[in-house]
Amino acid sequence: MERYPNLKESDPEIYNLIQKESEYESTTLKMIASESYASFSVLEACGSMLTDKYAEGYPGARYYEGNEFVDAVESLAIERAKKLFGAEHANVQPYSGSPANHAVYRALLKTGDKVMGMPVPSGGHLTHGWRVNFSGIDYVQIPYGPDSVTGRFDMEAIRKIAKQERPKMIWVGATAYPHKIEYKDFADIANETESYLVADIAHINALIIAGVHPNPTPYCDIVTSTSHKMLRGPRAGFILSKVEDKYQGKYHADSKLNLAKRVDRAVFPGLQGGPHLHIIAAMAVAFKEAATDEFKNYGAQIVKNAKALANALLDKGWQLAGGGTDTHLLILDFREQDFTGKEAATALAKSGIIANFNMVPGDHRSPFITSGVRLGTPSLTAMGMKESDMQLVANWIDRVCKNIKNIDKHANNIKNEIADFCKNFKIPGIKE
Ligand code: DSN
Repeated sequence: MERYPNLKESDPEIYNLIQKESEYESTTLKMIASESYASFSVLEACGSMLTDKYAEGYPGARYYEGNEFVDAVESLAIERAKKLFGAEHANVQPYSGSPANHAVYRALLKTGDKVMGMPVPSGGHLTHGWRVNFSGIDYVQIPYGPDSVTGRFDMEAIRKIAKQERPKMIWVGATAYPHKIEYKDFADIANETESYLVADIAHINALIIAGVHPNPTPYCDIVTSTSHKMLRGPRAGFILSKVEDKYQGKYHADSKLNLAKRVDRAVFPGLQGGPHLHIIAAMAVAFKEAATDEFKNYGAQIVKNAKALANALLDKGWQLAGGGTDTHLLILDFREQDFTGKEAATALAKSGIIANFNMVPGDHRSPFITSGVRLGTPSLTAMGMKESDMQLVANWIDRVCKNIKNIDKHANNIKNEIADFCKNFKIPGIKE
């Protein structure tokens, strides 16, 4: 079935580029840990006429008329988000993860406050206080990260930093941490230091829904997430929060308002204008899909696949940061090799395996070169791959890494084998 008949006729250049990207993604192994595949239903809602509607404000309190149906859309998205994660309050308007995190700063803090978070090279996100981002420019990052030897959080070391620095807010969340996060341990520290605790679950939300990763909602003041990545919704963000502020606005100029109201005001009118209702509709669709057993099985399978892949690579003698994984990602550790993470990521891409180079704990190479490659299993799992398939994926990764110095001789064969292998799978949103 032709998916974009109008576009094909009206703008063949863009149509052809979308077709080429679809073909590329259908014939390669998409192992970027922050990607997966949205369903056709999610894509249809994204492409709906709701894109035209303006409705600044929130359901029942808008600055435009004619909101009967879009109020219902946004209310459904809010209720579904709250139910999925057991949250008291949800805001589904952030345009993406970074704007969601920006709103958290505005809802909780004053400019110049101390924020504890992981620097990007330690596995954090730009918005957790990294120096080139607004969060590191307008606020003061107090850095923490996994132990450079074990690759795991050392909670006593983190407690010591928090007690010494007394940050107003602690971020807990990562883009490159392969282990489970125990939010209760972070909540204990935040309570001891009178800090807000905010979890960023963009990378692991489906694992939480599937029950294979702890849920931060009971322990955190605020939880932020994207709705794309492994959640397989549209490209957007959302914020879950408690209704009341446990510090009653002690740190915030607008202390008369409760936490939920401050979050809402921070998003609109604080940072954004009109909500993207087509995206909010798609988010509601994704939340409905995420509540099904099929999705929960996908979430659990992501971890089974990551573990199977990790074990297969360890068996072949490769090192992994932190020794393995209990989430969706693993980080190949090439510190002892005579090639870099960047060289490996380039060689893998030439051979049909798409990933990204990444720092590893204790890395001696620069962030532009690194000693690691981050690999994720959400997309492969969404295609229907299981543990036995991970053995084949490990074989291809092993062949690339062993032949990295003359990869041009091997890349095409591996790429063709992978393209053939991909024919065995459906690809949500691309191929039925
Ligand atoms: N850029 C994302 C990642 O790849 O982890 C995080 O937002």
